[in-house]
Amino acid sequence: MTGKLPFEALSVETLATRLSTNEALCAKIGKDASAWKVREVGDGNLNLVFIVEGASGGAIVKQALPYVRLVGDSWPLPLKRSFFEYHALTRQEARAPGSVPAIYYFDEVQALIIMEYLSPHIILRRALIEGRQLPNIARDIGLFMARTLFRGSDLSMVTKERKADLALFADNVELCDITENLVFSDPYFDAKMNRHTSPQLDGLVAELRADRDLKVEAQRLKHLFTANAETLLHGDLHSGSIMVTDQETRMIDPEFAFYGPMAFDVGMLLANFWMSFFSQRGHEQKGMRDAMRAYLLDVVVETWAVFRTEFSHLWRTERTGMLYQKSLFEDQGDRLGAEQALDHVLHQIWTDLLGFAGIEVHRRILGLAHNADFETIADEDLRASCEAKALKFGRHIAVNRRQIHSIDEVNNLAALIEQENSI
Ligand code: SR1
Ligand code: MG
Repeated sequence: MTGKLPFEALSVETLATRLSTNEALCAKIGKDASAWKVREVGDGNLNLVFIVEGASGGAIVKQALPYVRLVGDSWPLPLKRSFFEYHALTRQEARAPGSVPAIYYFDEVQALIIMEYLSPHIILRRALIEGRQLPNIARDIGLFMARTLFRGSDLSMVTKERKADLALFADNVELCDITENLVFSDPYFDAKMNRHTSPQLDGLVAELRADRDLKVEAQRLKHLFTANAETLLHGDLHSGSIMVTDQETRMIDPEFAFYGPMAFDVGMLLANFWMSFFSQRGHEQKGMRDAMRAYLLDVVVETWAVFRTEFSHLWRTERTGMLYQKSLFEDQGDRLGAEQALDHVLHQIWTDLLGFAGIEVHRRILGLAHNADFETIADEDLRASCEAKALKFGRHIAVNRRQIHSIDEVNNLAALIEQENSI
């Protein structure tokens, strides 16, 4: 396949023939394409994902489709998201080495990325639904977020390079548009593609949509998302975008990458741990998930602690960008001034992440794109009860985010809501 042929979607039947002369793929898995085994494993909302295995190994072939896979060709979506994914992966690898799959090949016209086949990794969301406690995820994800968010910002980058990169990713318009509508607006009115567990949640949904403070907060967060081009975000950092083994953690799928507020990735990620927490009751047998719930709250605490520690370390050792220059602080003997500014920046991330987390919870229960944590709870009354608690939690942290001062406070709230009998 060359970049000159017009785009054509791959299939299990055509992949081996079409990629048989691809040198990068042949070098990785073996030249004899007739021996390749191809499986389509994409379970996301947008793309095709193939595992291709040959005589000497395996690789992932990921291809964008010209529409939203979840909805069909009535919702066109540009192929260029593959370009943004490729460029985000190269930056993430440079800024947080070893945290993303290795890239073997990229074809812009075919919207195709050939990359490392992570095995025996599974999707983090699946592991959490199964009740598996992964020992390293908090450390690995906390480091990934601190390193990519700090090193992609004006705290670290050469201004001219950052502005050029910002211009490049500013063209990821359609994927931002998905987030702007699906995350920040649709959950709060009767949008066409919304769905929720009905009739069980009808009353609560009506209540949330009539909640003026919540709607205003969601729009303030949307404003922040669109206007605060602070750093290169992953843009869709949920537990379905992370692959794990007991030892290893890799972030995948940054096709929503763009320059936005640091707190967005952190908030979205923590929201997925809290949703996992509220969904555990739907997956437990005879109270067997108490330890899992405690583990999830510990993961939240540790992720935030690792993020803060690494971010602070980078602040003290790599603050070479145009913001909060050392020439104004350390070079003047004012180390405390630099620490005061760091506190301010971390506090802003904290306040905003709570807002982003709250609305991420809402959109996964009220909007188009639900998550398997709740969706795989077959008993609808039980599912609705888990979802109702999560909705209540999400509302509280979004609306009261400026009055919440510690991660323990948030976890205590989650634990209290989980214990309530009335929902
Ligand atoms: C139509 S796309 C819906 C969702 O899937 C992606 O994974 C993003 O989370 C997006 O919001
Ligand atoms: Mg994705």
